[in-house]
Amino acid sequence: MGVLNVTPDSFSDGGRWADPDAAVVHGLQMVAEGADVVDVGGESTRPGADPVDVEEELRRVLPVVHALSPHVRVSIDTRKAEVAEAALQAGATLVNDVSASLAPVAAAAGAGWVAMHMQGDPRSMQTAPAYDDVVAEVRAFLVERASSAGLDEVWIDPGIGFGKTLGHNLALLAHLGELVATGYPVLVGTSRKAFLGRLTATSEGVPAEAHDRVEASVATATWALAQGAAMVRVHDVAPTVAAVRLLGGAR
Ligand code: HH2
Repeated sequence: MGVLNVTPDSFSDGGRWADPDAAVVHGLQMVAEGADVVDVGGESTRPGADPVDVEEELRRVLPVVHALSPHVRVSIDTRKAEVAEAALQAGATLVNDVSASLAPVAAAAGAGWVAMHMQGDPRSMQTAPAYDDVVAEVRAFLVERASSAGLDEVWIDPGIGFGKTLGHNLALLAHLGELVATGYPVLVGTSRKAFLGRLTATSEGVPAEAHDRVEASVATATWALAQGAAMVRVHDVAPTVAAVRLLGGAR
């Protein structure tokens, strides 16, 4: 799944694809590089992000969904029912739902649905994330949402970085097999996230910038797939596809 943020403020590609024509060109480039799904988003969910209103989000995403959907499966990355509905009408067939609340919208359109786990909301989620047992709690939440959705196609996603410390993210990645064992296909998004910047910080402790997190992103995507994840959400499609092919050959 290639990431296409049509936003001015996403943490790693904000502003790069804000122009719809540039966004479509980049989406088609990711398809040429091997993406099976392009995930179009019009609202940043980075920690501390301000919410976007419905009209603005629709203005950002609809032309891009419409232009890309004849060429590739398009997912709509949104927390808003109105945006998901309009994007499904414009040709998207998967709702990528970081709020895990839009199953009825996907069901009404006969679309697929990704239920992602988040503790809190983007404005405050990194203030003091806390769990007794992060793996068990995330698993229980996702199974409850997925099993009550009444949909044929449901993906579950641990929501790396969404109300999670570095330790929580690493625990979820280490124990991905427990999500895979639920039987629902697992989607994982580590791409360029802040915890990778911390893990690859300089000896002086300066975290790597988002564009310098590509190797760590590919490594964690490869790890996730090796643990049984069925899809990875990435900004850097070409190197990830190369790693996935290598993994396939090694199996
Ligand atoms: N991560 C982001 C956004 N959407 N969806 C799923 N299913 N899983 C994720 O891990 C996930 C997601 C955050 O990354 P990005 O879109 O690059 O940044 P921003 O939210 O700043 O636009």
